[in-house]
Amino acid sequence: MVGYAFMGTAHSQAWRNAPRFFDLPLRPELAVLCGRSEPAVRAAAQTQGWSDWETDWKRLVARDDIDVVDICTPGDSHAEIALAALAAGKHVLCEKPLANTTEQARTMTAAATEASRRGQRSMVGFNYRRVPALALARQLIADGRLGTVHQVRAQYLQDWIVDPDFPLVWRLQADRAGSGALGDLGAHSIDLAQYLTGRQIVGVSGLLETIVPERPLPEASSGLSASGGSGRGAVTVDDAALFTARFEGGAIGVFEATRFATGHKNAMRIEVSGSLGSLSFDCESLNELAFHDRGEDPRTAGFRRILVTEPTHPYMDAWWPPGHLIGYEHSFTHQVKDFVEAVATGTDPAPSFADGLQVQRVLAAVTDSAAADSVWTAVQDGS
Ligand code: SOE
Repeated sequence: MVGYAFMGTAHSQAWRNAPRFFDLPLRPELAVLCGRSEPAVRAAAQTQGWSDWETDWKRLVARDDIDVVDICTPGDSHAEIALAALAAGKHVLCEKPLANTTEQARTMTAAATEASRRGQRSMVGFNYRRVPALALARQLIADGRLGTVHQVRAQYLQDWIVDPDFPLVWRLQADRAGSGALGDLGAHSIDLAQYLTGRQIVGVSGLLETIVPERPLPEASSGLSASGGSGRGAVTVDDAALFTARFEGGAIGVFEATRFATGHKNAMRIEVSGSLGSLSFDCESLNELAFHDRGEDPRTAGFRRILVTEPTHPYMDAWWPPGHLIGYEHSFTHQVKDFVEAVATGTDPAPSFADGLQVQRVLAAVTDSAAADSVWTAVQDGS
């Protein structure tokens, strides 16, 4: 695995726990953790349960004692590492968004398609697909319980950079992260909207805003916390992204991704409305799915809370008795389970790099739309 910060830690616990809770056809061994700073990666390898460590990912992918490379680095290195790992015959799991540009994502997808013919599997880490409530939502929509899907509304709300003195960490730099709230948060919503409805987004109209354009340079950072040093630099990504969308087949959607929703820490919400009913999810109540069935007696109909903890719910037979809750980290464990099963059975897992490329296309379309003043209609002066 390359990278050991927030996502690296989440993936490490998933690699450790998946075989302890699921009966996997192959047993993952946490072989080598890779990061640039020797003391830090050595310490992380020890804490997170990896047998060995490397400071150069090129040495890592060249090793013949590893079969899988898991990429948990910022987006600017995804393409290079994934392409080298695929060329070296490894299976690849890559964090989202797949790349920083559509071009990189296209090259990665072509390499993954080619590698699939040689028996190598590739997957992009849109972990929310593996939240049981959302996997259940997908099943219900595929079963036709919502009828014809008309509308999607998705919000991804965080507030960790509201303070203008919060430093300029890599997530706020376009050359490292590709984009801001749009690619970091909106990418999850786009993937989920397409996954849940089974339809691709074919057009968008976007609005991006950088609310705090300059910040202190970072001195130290870890996960989503950081301290500022001396000097200041320009924020080169969006702080907030809004867009409307059209899906193939006629549905429409409205999306909001922001790091400035004061009071919201990780409110990833999505609602799908169809001719027969609606489904609604909020990550801050991760074990619940709200379902409105329009066929019910109108006197008692309404949104009904499904507690998604039954053994008949996706992934839940591996965990606790009904009513005993699971958390954010379980989505990564489920991701590892599905990835390992795909490797063992020789089937291509989803979301594939091609799915990651489709998300990238939507991100690019939002960015292009936001940049094109021609589609912006100013409100006429009333005087
Ligand atoms: C930071 O905004 C972040 O960690 C994202 O990068 C993750 O993908 C999301 O799951 C939580 O927030």
